[in-house]
Amino acid sequence: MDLKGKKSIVIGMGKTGIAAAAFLGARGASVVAVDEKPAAEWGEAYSRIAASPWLSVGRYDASVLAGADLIVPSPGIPPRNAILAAAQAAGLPILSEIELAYRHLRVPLIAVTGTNGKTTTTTLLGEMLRAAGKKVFVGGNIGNPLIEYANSAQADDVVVAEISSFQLQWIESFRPHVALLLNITCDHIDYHGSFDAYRRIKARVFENQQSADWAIVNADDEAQKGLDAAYAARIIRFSTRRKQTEGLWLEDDAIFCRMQNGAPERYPLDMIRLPGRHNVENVMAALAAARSCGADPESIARTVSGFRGLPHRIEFAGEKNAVRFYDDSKGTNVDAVVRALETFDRPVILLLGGRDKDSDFTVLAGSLEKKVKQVILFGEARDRIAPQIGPGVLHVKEPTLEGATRRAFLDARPGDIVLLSPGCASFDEFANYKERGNFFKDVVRSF
Ligand code: UMA
Repeated sequence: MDLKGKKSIVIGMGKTGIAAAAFLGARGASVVAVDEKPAAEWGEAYSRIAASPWLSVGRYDASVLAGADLIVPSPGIPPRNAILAAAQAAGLPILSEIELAYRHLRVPLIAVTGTNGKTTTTTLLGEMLRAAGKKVFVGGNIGNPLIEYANSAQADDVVVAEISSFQLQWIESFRPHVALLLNITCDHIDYHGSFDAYRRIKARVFENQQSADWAIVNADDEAQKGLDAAYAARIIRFSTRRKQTEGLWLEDDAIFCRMQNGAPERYPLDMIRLPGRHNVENVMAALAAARSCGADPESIARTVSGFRGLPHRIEFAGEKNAVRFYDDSKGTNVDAVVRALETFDRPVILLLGGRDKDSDFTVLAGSLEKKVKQVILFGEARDRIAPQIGPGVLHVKEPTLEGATRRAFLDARPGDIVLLSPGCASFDEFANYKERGNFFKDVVRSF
């Protein structure tokens, strides 16, 4: 794609916007940068490009679109944003950063998407491929934008990218050689407008694939039913519930993997050190992708045995007075809360709350009744969640996470679990889920 002389508007000057601006500037485009925050607050990374001759700062309204050839919105800019909506109405080309990056990528791409488990699966898959001797770049929504990689020497054998629905919203030709869709459950409804819109956007990860590509899908996921009829790629299905003739399934305490009429391979389940059925699914998906890229079974099994998981995902945060504390701050939607609760067989005091994303908390009812002795609702969403969890579950409210954590400590009895699995975004009190999880662990350490 020739960007020389093109007037581009980059919306949002966070990690993605700054990397996208640098990419565009390096290819001869002029960049008008806009953000709802004043330029003085765009951070240290921005200061590295601030004086570039190709860069100017624009007004944060639709007038900035005059004469524009290209709009690059950051993932966090919702489609209803006034500038984006005006660009759409005017028929201007809108490309997400991953689309732009894809058009300049010289390395085969594996894309991992899904509501939950993306980061674990992306990381694990990267490790598997490295163990099999490949040079791998791991990035995307995980924290280092794909566009930054597209602007580098690209000296790897393969790129493994975590991809969010926000990034898939504005693709055109984005075509991963291998694409994984782990699961689709209720999330980001405030952004996409409806669950159906969200699930269709997730499936876009497959829309440009061709018959030489691989589509890895969850055969147990009701929300994915009916979508794969449109996929052109070779499909690998994984299931923890039903035996498959081809693909991946569970049998006799093992994962079986059979690809394209080959002999079934057996991977013992006890190689997995991470808790919960959802992590078995994550391992299956990563395994399928690694095999489709030629990684050998021994390297794969060795990697899984050595993989202890990531921070803020049902992470053990300490024990005090025989009460065990777990940080699942990355559990920012209701399905993640259900999955986290499934992993415990002792009474749980659940810390639930933060900033709501128009989620439906009524779906938690069954899990709460089975697993939870008390819910402590905190943060901005506490009053909205309360009527949704029903009268059958004991709950109290605390304005802040700190208050909720201290309350949990006071109410817990020996043998209990205190679980932060908030089911909400963190932005009412924190910059992101990591800051929230670290804060929780600090409070726990202070007991
Ligand atoms: N902004 C506006 N107008 C708006 C909204 C935001 O101007 O209406 C500005 C903000 O003031 C800020 C900038 O946009 O300066 C932030 O842009 P951004 O929210 O797109 O954040 P980035 O720093 O570019 O980070 C993004 C991803 N963020 C989101 O998708 C919200 C990061 O994923 C990702 O790691 C990073 O790109 C690199 O690819 C975070 C995330 O929460 C971790 N993702 C969601 C998830 O995993 O559920 C999808």
